Amino acid sequence: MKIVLATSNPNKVREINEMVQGTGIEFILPPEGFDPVEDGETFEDNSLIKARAAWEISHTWTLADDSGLCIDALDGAPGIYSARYAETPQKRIDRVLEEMSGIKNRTAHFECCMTLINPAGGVEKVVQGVCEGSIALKQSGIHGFGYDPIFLLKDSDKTMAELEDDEKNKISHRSKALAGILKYLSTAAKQSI
Ligand code: ITT
Repeated sequence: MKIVLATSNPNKVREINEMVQGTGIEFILPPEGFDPVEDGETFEDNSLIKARAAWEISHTWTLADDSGLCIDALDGAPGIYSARYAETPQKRIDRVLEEMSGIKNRTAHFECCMTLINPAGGVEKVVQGVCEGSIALKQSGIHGFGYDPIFLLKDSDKTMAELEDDEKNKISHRSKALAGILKYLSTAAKQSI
């Protein structure tokens, strides 16, 4: 089964396809012309906006992932603005480290909202996934993408970027959300929905 992944971020496609290996599902990029305006106020809003935009140009099963880093001491920032917090991934990390300088409460979490749309254009399922942690004092690690080098995992001295891909995929916000989608799809398949 092929599902359009409503994203322009190749890191999401790579991670999600690694997670579904052996399930018979393959995620593919949307057709040309996918360029949604993510002007929602929540991860859920933006996930729905992206899923609908990809469905409009594909009319097939479509899944969107809207995700980001939420830092308690910054009132949840960068949150839905995670991809736009500065010009480049490194500048986004630098901005967070700068804003967190001298702050003791460093708790944070990654959040992911996935929306699944069926070929008729109906919303089949919406799921959330969360991964708890905190912001490191300095970046470390080379794996993953985005804010992974400054995200210290809860009860661990490692950042997300110090995990191998398969280790990240067992605990990430994205893998938790995807597990909900896969469970839904396998139940639906058994009931031939
Ligand atoms: P699409 O909207 O095209 O899917 P995007 O990267 O702009 O791609 P989002 O709007 O969902 O996606 O923003 C997600 C940002 O949050 C992403 O660019 C990273 O900066 C950050 N992020 C999300 N998941 C992450 C992860 O697993 N590790 C590190 N950073 C992550």
